[in-house]
Amino acid sequence: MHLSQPVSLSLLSLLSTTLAANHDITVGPALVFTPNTTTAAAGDTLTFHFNPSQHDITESEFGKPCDYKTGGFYSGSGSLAPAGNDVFVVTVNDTQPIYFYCSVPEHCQAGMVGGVNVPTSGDTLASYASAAAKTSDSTTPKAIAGGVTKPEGEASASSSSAAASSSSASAAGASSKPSSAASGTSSPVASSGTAAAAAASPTSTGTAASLRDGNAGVVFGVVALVGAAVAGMV
Ligand SMILES: [Cu+2]
Repeated sequence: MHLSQPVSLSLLSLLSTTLAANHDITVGPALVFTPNTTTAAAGDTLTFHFNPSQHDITESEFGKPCDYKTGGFYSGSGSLAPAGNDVFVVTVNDTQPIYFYCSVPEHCQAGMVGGVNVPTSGDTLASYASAAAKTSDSTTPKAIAGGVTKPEGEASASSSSAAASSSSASAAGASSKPSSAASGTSSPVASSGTAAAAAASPTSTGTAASLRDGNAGVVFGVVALVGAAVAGMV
């Protein structure tokens, strides 16, 4: 028995709406955020990776460059700064434009600014940066807000486990050898073959990958697991 197309598509759309993407942004070491603009959906996360240099991430508003937006996020700097390679994770609540800057003196004025979901005309990041260059100083909040600091290792551990599940799914498809994706089924050979067919279907993997490129590996792994589970039920 095969998964019917409507069932597999609705499973995929369910999965894709529940998966949030992460967007990695490197802070420094020069006076720059890389990338300086990001497109994110509601529920996505921004993970700011600190280089071992003194910078911070401070949320702003378009009309008030280099000035802290009350209630916005702030990663801390100086004595509050996450040590060395720590990361600061912010969850994006909606698709409204977000502007941020580094509040270390002179950095915002020198162009250390970034944006999320900023428009390509009107209130652009370039407009924000040129207005920032004309300000005389920057606001530095008193306490970390609006995000979570974590060790770098903790952040990369979760992404490497996603990669591991993706590669074990690939292994099941390529060689039919038993893997975690096929375990728990009564007939490992037949079920891993079915899982491989589901995972290899151009329609399902192509759709999942294009929906959320940042999570392609995770989606791929989940699809393979769903395929294995369905195979186990028949
Ligand atoms: Cu800075």
